[in-house]
Amino acid sequence: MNTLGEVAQFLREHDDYIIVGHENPDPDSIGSMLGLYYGLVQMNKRCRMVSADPIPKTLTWTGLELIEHIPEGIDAQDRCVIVLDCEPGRTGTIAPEVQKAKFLVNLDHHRRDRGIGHIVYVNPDEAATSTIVYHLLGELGVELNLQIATPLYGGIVGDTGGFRHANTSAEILAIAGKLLEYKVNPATVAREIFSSYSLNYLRMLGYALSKLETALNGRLVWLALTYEDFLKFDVSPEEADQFISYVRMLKTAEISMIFRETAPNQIRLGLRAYQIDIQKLASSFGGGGHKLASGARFEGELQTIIDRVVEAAKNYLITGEINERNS
Ligand SMILES: [Mn+2]
Repeated sequence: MNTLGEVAQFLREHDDYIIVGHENPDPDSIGSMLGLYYGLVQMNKRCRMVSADPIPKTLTWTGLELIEHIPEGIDAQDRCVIVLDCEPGRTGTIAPEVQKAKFLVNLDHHRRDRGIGHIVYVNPDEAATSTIVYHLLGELGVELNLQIATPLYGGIVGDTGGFRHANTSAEILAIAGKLLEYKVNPATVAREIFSSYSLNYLRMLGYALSKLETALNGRLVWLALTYEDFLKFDVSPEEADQFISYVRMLKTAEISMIFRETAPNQIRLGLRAYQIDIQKLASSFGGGGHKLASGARFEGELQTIIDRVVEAAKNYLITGEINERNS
């Protein structure tokens, strides 16, 4: 693991970067990419941004059009690739190329055992990768401007759920306040992140919420969506990722879960908690993430997987222990 100062030194000494975020990019992944991109451009570095998956159309930040959507090769062998907000293996279809980079720089705030890359800075105490980039730009002496401040602010808003999650702190509000000094429009940023859904999306959300299930007097709450559901409503499984934020609105919820059948028999589990460390639960299924926001993937019949996970979650809520390795 490196210090932020060492990351800064490396970036000063090299040139010609490819900046990559994670698959199905979210505001923090995209925001940290754009913030770092404009910082490096200001330092006269050659720089590209690449994403394996398309960028959500609701965002209008300056520079989004510069992010190349390349599902295949990026020719990284002779390049320096900077991976943001995930480990190199989570960059989607370009991951095999990314991992072959001549130099791999990895900046992230997801909790994990070890860093992967030549230069690694992983800090789970940071609420967002956008705040890591904010500190890094400070180290580099980059002058902030509206172009940089807007995506970084957006990344923070995204990963703190609009300053509502447990990762909201005096420090992050101070950084957000600093960014607003560059005339970021907070209402527009929030609208684009939280209130820009299609009619199909809202109709599917209504359907999904009507299927909510609970156990242990509502301490555990979940919903499940089949592959056919997504086809019927013409909503992509990636878009429905955010349904979890409604699931967890149940007053009694301690653990909230969403099961999405993203392709026939391919199940993605999303987990949220307010206090309980659900990363432990996720990792017992071979998944991972943060203490209060984690996930896992499964292959198999949806209902069988639901039964298995619900049983394990109930047990965890009752005993406070993960009793078996589920993976
Ligand atoms: Mn993030």
